[in-house]
Amino acid sequence: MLNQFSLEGKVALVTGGTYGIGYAMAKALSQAGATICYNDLTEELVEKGRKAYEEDGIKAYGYVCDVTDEDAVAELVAKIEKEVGVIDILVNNAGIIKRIPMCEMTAAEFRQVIDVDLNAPFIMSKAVIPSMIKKGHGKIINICSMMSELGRETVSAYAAAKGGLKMLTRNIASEYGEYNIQCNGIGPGYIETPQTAPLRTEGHPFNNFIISKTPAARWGTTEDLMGPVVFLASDASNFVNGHVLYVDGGILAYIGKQPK
Ligand code: NAP
Ligand code: GCO
Repeated sequence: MLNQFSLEGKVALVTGGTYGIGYAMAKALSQAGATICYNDLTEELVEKGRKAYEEDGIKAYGYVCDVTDEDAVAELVAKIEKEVGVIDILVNNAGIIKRIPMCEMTAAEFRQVIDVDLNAPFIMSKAVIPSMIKKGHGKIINICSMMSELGRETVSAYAAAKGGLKMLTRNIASEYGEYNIQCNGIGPGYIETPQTAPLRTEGHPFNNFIISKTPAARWGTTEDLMGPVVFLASDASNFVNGHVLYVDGGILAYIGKQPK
């Protein structure tokens, strides 16, 4: 039974895997046996990631690549296929957020978030699917969000992107399921990473708000995502397709703690 969760012999690419959620998921995939590839925007970040992986005993292959650049992505996938092997597991993790009231957000700012959080997973998936079809299997895991289901002030672009990413996940599952490619999402709740650091400053009202909205009464940690990503990357989930697995401590199920 446990062999179903083994990733021995598999090649995984985690976009934006230098730190945060991407790093933790890559570490989990490595511990399950996968060979790890990751990319980031600059040589300095890729090197920072390499050192971190090395400290964790992981030989990871790092590449500089902007996931919104279709030509650079095609070059990245070709380079990985040549240097490491065909990508069996793609985790579309790279993402940005802009917290700006919608009527104060420029169209350029809106487009930038859509570009990284929605267009890039499309570009990345399109680049890896042909080789997955040839190989007869593949796993694509899109990192969605609470904002795939809920809105809130100041995150219009991010919610639009993550809502679209949920539907892109379902569509890839629909279009390529017959080739034994499974495309699923992971929807983290509120996780302690650099992206949410501004919301977790001492006394920030959002900090207590999230704890009151989470049955687990805590912020998530990147470790909370390690088991779920191994499950969705492994044979254990071969009949799971088009699903978004919410790892949110129960936020989406909960109306929120009654004020005392
Ligand atoms: P993070 O700490 O901001 O890390 C995001 C990573 O993506 C960084 O390494 C970043 O590199 C990279 N990146 C951004 N734009 C890129 C591009 N164009 N090309 C290549 N790499 C790029 O974010 P996180 O909190 O770990 O979140 C990771 C994913 O989980 C995101 O998709 C986010 O939306 C999602 N998520 C996060 C939470 C949460 O509570 N933290 C919850 C739900 C979903 P740079 O350092 O160069 O920017
Ligand atoms: C925000 C947060 C969230 C988290 C995550 C929740 O400003 O509301 O950044 O969007 O990043 O996406 O699942």
